[in-house]
Amino acid sequence: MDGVVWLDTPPSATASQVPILFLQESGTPSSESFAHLATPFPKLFSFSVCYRLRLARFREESTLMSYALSDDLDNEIRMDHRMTGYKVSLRSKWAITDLKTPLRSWVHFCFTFDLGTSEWRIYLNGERREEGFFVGISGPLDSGGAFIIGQEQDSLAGGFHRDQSFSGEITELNFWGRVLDDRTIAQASPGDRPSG
Ligand SMILES: [Ca+2]
Repeated sequence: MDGVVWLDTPPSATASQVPILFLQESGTPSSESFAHLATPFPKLFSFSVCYRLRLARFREESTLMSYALSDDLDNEIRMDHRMTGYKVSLRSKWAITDLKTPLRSWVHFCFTFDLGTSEWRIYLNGERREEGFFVGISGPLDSGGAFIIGQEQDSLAGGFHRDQSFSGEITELNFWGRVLDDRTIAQASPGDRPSG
């Protein structure tokens, strides 16, 4: 897939349209609906990730994306839009929030992680809504793993389960190799809905 972009600068609100990935458009839960990033995933120190999504239905765990390095280790990154709230894990440490993801409307999410301080922050539609610290994460996330949109990985690029799948649309998914500040994220959060 080509929907993941690495950027040096934030996209403008009027950035040209990018494709929208719609998983489980039929409404049927599936372990076979996903996208696998074909290009190499780089080593991550501090980072930010932003995307827009329109959630169609909640699954039990609603994993939007996962990044794994091997069959044995837990997922390095996992981001769940659960009914009970937005939850993100890095190396099995969880940022657990009760921040609700609206159903069937476009919203913009950002997650930032500062490797130096271990602080994480979560933004919804450009506003900082949640923050906290991971305890016990040291060192960067290694490169070369499997980055999957739409499923959680029990094995490298596999071991999917429909209860841990994503049902909905995602677009404008970008990673940055640094922590974006409040103002930058507010500016990067587009006000208009994508078409489609
Ligand atoms: Ca699993």
